[in-house]
Parts: sequence; structure tokens; C-alpha cells
Amino acid sequence: MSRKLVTLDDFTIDQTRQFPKATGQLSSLLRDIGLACKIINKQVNKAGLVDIIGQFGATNIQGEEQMKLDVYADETLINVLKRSEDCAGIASEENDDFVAFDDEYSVNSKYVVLFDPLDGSSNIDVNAPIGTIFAIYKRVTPVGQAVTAEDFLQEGSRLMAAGYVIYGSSTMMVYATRLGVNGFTLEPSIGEFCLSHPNMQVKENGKIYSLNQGNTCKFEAATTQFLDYCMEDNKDEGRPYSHRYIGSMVADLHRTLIKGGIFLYPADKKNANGKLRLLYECNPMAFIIEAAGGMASTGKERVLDVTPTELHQRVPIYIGSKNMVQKAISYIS
Ligand code: AHM
Ligand code: MG
Repeated sequence: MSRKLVTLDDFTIDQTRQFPKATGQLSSLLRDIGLACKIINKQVNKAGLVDIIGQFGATNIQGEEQMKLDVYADETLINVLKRSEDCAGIASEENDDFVAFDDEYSVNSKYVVLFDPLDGSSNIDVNAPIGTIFAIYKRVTPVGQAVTAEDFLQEGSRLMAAGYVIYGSSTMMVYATRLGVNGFTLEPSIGEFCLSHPNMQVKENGKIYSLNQGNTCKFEAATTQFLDYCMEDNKDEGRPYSHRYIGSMVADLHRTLIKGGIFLYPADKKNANGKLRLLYECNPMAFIIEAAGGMASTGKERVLDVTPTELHQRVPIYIGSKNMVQKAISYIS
């Protein structure tokens, strides 16, 4: 019997079969991340009820402290990945240092996972989309021992897989490997992520620019000149472009992936490296956008080529449709 429904599990197992030597560990890791995100999704969906059932971070009716959503998301991912047999350790935007799992299964695992458990969490109050971003690397230290900082401080070009889950009008997981980018929508009635956006490609040209334009007074002249170009009235070249900014990187990049455009969080006079984190935000998003045919740059180099020196390092980012990113770089450099 043929069926149209392809679940995340069906899909990852199918992809594994294309590599005869693959052990299936990467697909079960993706399944574990999917599970953690389904648990987070349930809690995110209840966020609007805080006035009725109490504020996160406040004490509930039983006298128990309610966890803030970003802390809840962080703990959920850590607990699920700790129990997974395929994860040797994690690093999270929420924690100062990485965590090496030291049980007998974990030390023999070959993958580490880095994540931003709940990106854009300031959007929770206004019911706007937020997301989880994740990055999966093969460890560089030998299996059989606890992972070290070296395993986490890898260049983005060494990523095995990266993805995000967007908690929006529907909940979706989008993940990329070198085989491409695919999107799965959560079907709530069966609790499964189902393939809904196969082989996602980002357009070469776009008509949308996305950044926090309120920071204009801090921008370097080159950034302002690029913005002037975006706003210029030039019907022949399709400008002025539209401006869209949700302020949640997952949501802004999800739109960029589907509709094309450029998202930027540049360096400015006060922040030489912009705001966004290399390991938890920029690298996984750059890997996804490049796998979909787009481009991601710091203005000086490919995001995926930056050598990380610390876990919470920030970098400027210009990411999205290839031609738009190239145009931005021509101003910046
Ligand atoms: P967070 O990790 O503390 O949520 O911050 C990251 C978020 C991104 O999702 C978003 O692109 C950016 O911060 C928005 O920043 P700003 O409010 O400065 O425009
Ligand atoms: Mg973040």
C-alpha cells in the first residue's frame, strides 16, 4: 500500500540508507531533537495562558516555582540528549560552559549538539513566532572519553546537520544535511513531523530586506548606504524592497528561506561583532541557507569559515538570497 505521509523518521532512515556505512546515529539524534521540540512546543502553546495559570518564573498554586520558558526548553533538550545514546555532549546559548555527558553510552557517542533552546524569547509576550536552533558536529576527540571544548569549537563548514524548529502558526522542523534542506510540519493529531517542504531552495534574488532599522544611528556609513540602496526608488530593478522584521531570527530566516531576501545583523559603532552568536545562531542558519543555495557572510568572510575561539562568540551576519548578500558585501567591504 502506498501512502503519501512521510514522517521525519521515515525520511531520515531513508536518507541513511543512501550511505551503506552509516550507523543510523545521526537519524536517531534528529529524532531525539524532534522529540524534545515536541515537548517544548506543548509548553510554548500554553504561554498565552500565563494570566490564567500564572506567570512563568512565578510560583504556581501548588507553591511550585514555574520555570521560565527558555530555561524549560534548555532543560528539556539537555535531558532528552543526555538520555540519548548518540550524543556525547551539548553546548547551549543558555549555559556558560558545555556539558560533557559521562555515562558509558555517551562517552562512546560520536556527535555533539549545540543549540539555542528558545531563540527570540522576547516575542513570547506578543504571541509571535519563536524557535529552537540546533547544530550537530562529529566530535574531533577520540570516542571512549568525555568530550572537550575542542569538540564544540569547530568551524561551521564541518557541520554534519543543522536545523531549527519554528513555533508559529504551525510548528515546523527544517533541517539540512549535505543532501539538502527539508521541512516537516507537526501534525498535532498524530504528534509527528511530516514532510511538507521537500528540497527547499532559497531564491537567488529577493525583494525583502530584514534588519532592526531602529539601530540606524549606530550603523557604520557602509550599512546605511546599503539600506539607501534597498530603499531606492528604481522600478526597473524592482526597488524599493519591502522591509520585514519580526525580531526572531528563526522566523525572519524561515521567511527568507521561503520567499527570498536578505537578513542582516551587522556590526555597528558600539558592537564590533553585531549581536548574534556564531555557534548557536549564525553557523546553523548559514549551513541551512547555503545548503538551500543561498549565501551567508560576516561581511569579511563566509560565516562557515570563521574559526571559533569561544563558545559564546558573536559575529556580524548577512544571509539569504545570493545576489542580495553579494550586493550587501560590495558595500560593506
Ligand atoms: P535571543 O537569543 O536572546 O533571543 O536574541 C536573539 C534574537 C534573534 O532571534 C533576533 O534576530 C535578534 O535577537 C533581535 O535582536 P534585536 O531586538 O536587537 O533586533
Ligand atoms: Mg538566540
